[in-house]
Amino acid sequence: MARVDQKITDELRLWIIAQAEAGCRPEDVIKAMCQSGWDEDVAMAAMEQTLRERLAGVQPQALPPPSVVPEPALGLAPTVLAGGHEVKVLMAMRLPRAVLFGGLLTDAECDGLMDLARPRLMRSETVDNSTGGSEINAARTSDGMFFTRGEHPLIERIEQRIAELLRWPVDHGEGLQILRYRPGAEYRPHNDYFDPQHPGTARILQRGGQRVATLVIYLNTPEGGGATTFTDVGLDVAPRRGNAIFFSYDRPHGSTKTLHGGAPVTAGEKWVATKWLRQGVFV
Ligand code: PD2
Ligand code: ZN
Repeated sequence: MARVDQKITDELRLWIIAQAEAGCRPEDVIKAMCQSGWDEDVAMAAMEQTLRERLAGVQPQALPPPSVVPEPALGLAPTVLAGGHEVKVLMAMRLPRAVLFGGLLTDAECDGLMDLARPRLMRSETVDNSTGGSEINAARTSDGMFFTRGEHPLIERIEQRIAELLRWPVDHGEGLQILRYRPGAEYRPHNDYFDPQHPGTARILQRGGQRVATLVIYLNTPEGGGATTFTDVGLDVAPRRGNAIFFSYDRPHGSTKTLHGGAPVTAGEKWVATKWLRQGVFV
C-alpha cells in the first residue's frame, strides 16, 4: 500500500545513512523502503540525494529529542471538571496537535480577568532570543501583562481548571498572560517554543525547561478579525468568548507544525489569556 506522505524528510535521510553505515547495500535499503510502503521512485531519489549530500559533507540536522507533552482526555464530551464545570470539545486535530474547547471560562470569569488586567496593561514585549531578556517588538502590537501563579482566587481557580483539563500540574505552567489587541493590532506568526539555536535560550530553559504546549483563551468575541492562525496547515480559529485553543509541540522544531499567529483585529478589541506549559516546574 502506498504511503500518503512521501516527502524526503530529515528522519528518512538519517535512516538511510544509518543503513549505509551498517553496511547495507543500497538496493537492499530501497527494497526495504518499498516493502514499508515507499514509492520506488521516491525511495531511489531519497537514496541518491542523501548519499550525494553525504559525499559532499552535508550533515542532515538531527531532530531534537521528543518531550512528554500535555494531552487532554478527550473521552465522552462534554468533560466535567471540578465544581461541575462543563467543557466541550469543538475540534481536535492531530498535526499540529490542537484541540478547540468550548466554554472553558464563564462570561463572569472572562470579565473578571479583563478587569484585573486592565490597569496593569503595557505594550507587549517578546523574548529577546540573543539575551533571554525581553524587548518591544513590532511583530506583536498588542498590550499585555502577566499574572503570577495563584495571585488571586480567580486566577487560582482558572489555573486549577486548566491543570485538570490538560492533565498537567499547575506548577509546570507559567503565569497567565493577558493580551489586548486594538483595531489593526496583530501577533505575526511565531513559535511559542524557545529556539535551541539562540544564545539566550539556555538561560530561559533554567526556569522549567522548554515550553511544550499553549492554551490561548478568548476573553471576548471581537467584532472583526483576530483569528488565531496556524500558517503551516491553513487553520484559522475564530475567537469566541470563553473558548480556548490548545496546541502542543513535543520538540522545538517545525515538524510540529505549530507556527501560529494572531491575525489583525479589524473592528473592536480582542482579549486573550495565554497559558504556556513547561516540561518541568516553572519557578
Ligand atoms: O491572540 C492570539 O490569537 C495569539 C496568537 C498567537 C496568541 C499567541 N500566539 C500567544 O499568546 O502566544
Ligand atoms: Zn503564540
